[in-house]
Amino acid sequence: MPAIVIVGAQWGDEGKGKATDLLGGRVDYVVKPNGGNNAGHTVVVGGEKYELKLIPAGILSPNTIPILGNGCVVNLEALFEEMDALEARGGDTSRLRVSANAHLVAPYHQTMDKVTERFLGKRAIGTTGRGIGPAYMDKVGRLGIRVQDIFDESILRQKVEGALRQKNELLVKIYNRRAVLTDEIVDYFLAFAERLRPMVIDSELVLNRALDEGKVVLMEGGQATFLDVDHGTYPFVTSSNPTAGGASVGAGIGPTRIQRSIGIIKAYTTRVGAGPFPTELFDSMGEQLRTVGGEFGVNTGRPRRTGWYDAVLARYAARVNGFTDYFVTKLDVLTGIDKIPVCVAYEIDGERQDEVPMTQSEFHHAKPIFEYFDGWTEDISGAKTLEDLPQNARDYVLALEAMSGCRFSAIGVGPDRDQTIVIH
Ligand code: 2SA
Ligand code: GDP
Ligand code: MG
Repeated sequence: MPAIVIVGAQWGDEGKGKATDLLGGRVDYVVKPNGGNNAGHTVVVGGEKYELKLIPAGILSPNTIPILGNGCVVNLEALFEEMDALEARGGDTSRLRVSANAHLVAPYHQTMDKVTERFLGKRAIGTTGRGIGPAYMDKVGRLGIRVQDIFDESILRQKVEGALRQKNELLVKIYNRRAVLTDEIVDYFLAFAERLRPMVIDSELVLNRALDEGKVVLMEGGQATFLDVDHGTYPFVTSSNPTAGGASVGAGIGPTRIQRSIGIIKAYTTRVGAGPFPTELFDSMGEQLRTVGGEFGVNTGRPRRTGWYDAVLARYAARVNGFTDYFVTKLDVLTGIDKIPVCVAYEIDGERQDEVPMTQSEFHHAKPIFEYFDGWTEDISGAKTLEDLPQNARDYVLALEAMSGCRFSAIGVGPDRDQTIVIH
């Protein structure tokens, strides 16, 4: 099997970390194609919990080489802190590699993120405040600093000067902040250069050579389809392309080499930050999903918004990512709910729509049309096959599959690696 991509199908936190870990034993490389330390991927192995923020979850699979791909934005301070914390727990981070083309997050990106959010006021996105958007803005605006730049002080200085000329105009004149000094930023980056140097590779070349040799490469997408800057609920999105096509760009692996595109989807829905969410719950049931599902941000601790499964989103995500399979997670969280609503279509301005509407303003008006499924009370957290599930849980899963746009190949019934029903 050549390349596999894992993509979040909703608004993130679907369990991509667990999916990566599940496949980890069978892959040689795990590359993160997008995002930075705004991600939070959780892996639970034998009851032990690891919350990865920037480093790919593949770091926990001992036979894989984890790589931060060219499409990532890397905060070096956060990277080394996370590596040290993993090492302190007995982890091995010596295999971790970083693309020479990845962009760096500078302290001024974090400042810009925070002040932009403040200036947006009621229209704020609810970002993680990690400087991700401003770092991608600089990348696209050709003012970014790349990993390779910090190994040549004179190039670094020129680039930092160029970036700061524009940043300081904004910071001083618009945002009433102090100017950032070139020396301050150059010194900040240079302090990491020696430790970073042995980790830097030509990742696109390494990954394609590996594929040529028959090795398996897993692309572990950060964030999710509806946070994609093109396909998500713009402007309430992140600033990268967390969809399958974006993974191809962010790892330098051509689309023809991707054999499986796996969507990770929860048996209900969550979202962090602002933006439309048609099936959102504002009552005690929403609170129950949050509490039982442990729905709090891995990086920021923010409570996640919660709602029912939305098959319209699932079909859209299956389409834009060309999913071959869905891994459904957190079925166990629904145990004990009497009647489980599933959104099958929307009512928008009095009319039924079976697909995500063309315009964002229509999406803001979308009211869910629900079908209701009988729940179950039995503990399903030890189920190993579909047959182990109570009839109502099985019917729920099969009904979701029929309306979600591609086959279901695994069902999560608990956070641990072993708490998974593998179907295909
Ligand atoms: P940003 O910081 O510019 O990427 O924020 C833009 C939007 O993207 C959302 N976003 C996320 N949503 C869910 N989970 C994310 N990762 C962490 C986690 C989040 C945390 O796994 O728990 O710790 O709070 C993530 N990263 C970005 C964000 O909420 C904005 O809506
Ligand atoms: P990611 O960002 O997509 O990797 O997801 P997060 O790690 O941010 O959030 C998913 C949470 O759900 C983590 O705490 C996981 O340990 C947990 N999880 C994953 N799959 C399951 C499952 O099938 N059942 C339960 N109860 N928890 C799960
Ligand atoms: Mg997460």
